[in-house]
Amino acid sequence: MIQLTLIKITGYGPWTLTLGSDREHRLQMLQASLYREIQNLFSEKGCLAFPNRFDEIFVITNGLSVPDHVKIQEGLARAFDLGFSMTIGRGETPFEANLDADAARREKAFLDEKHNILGRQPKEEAERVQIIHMDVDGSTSISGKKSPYEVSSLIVRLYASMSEYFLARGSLAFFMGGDNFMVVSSGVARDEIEKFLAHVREQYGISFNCGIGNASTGRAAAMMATQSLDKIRELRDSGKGTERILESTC
Ligand SMILES: Nc1nc2c(ncn2[C@@H]2O[C@H](COP(=O)(O)OP(=O)(O)OP(=O)(O)O)[C@@H](O)[C@H]2O)c(=O)[nH]1
Ligand SMILES: [Mg+2]
Repeated sequence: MIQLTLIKITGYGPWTLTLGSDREHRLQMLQASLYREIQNLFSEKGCLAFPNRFDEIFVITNGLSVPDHVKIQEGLARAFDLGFSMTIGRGETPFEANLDADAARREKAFLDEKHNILGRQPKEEAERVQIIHMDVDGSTSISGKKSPYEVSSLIVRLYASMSEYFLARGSLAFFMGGDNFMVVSSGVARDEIEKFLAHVREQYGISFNCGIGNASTGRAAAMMATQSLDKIRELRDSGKGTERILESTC
């Protein structure tokens, strides 16, 4: 089972209007500092946050209890004038956990109404989380041939393709910056990943390297995934291997 917490700014739309029209720079600064603080508070607890749409952030919160969420909510209340809802969802796949959180939010299923925490009762026992860290092979040489905005346009197309492919398999893909993506997965089969890599190679002429990490928390799963990715590069650079996909577990 995977546990996701969806964090949403409450009353954000109406509040943005109170700032007048000269607001975009302020909203961008707010969103950036909110993401920073959420990543800071949750990663201290072994969780990992994903910058979804900036006003709504997904966090892998396996092992995190309601009192842990309350402490983080209090930290956010100290740092920001705005309020936030936190909704905990659980599921066999990340997509199901997202559906579960969405349903709980619509039903107003409060776990702690005072702190605006909704959703399903978290489980504290160890459960497996899987993250796939995907990175473009040799993106520096692609950047050398294309202008900065053309590189961005290619990355957006790769992201769209990845999101659609993995969503159909119950997994959620996120763009992490540069040429990096992470897929919060639930045991997507290796040959399914290979099929995606072949599709991207054919459609865009791009090769991905793909590190898979398994652990009991989001942060540790990401660490293992990145470790696998670094190992692929190491093998490539020493001429000892041409693997595109490697998996590690802790
Ligand atoms: N989010 C994230 N960004 C990274 C990470 N490692 C590198 N980057 C960024 O990704 C960009 C591309 O770096 P690389 O992927 O190392 O460059 P490359 O030419 O594709 O080299 P290879 O991936 O080794 O083939 C750089 O702008 C880095 O700042 C990472 O672990 N996470
Ligand atoms: Mg790369």
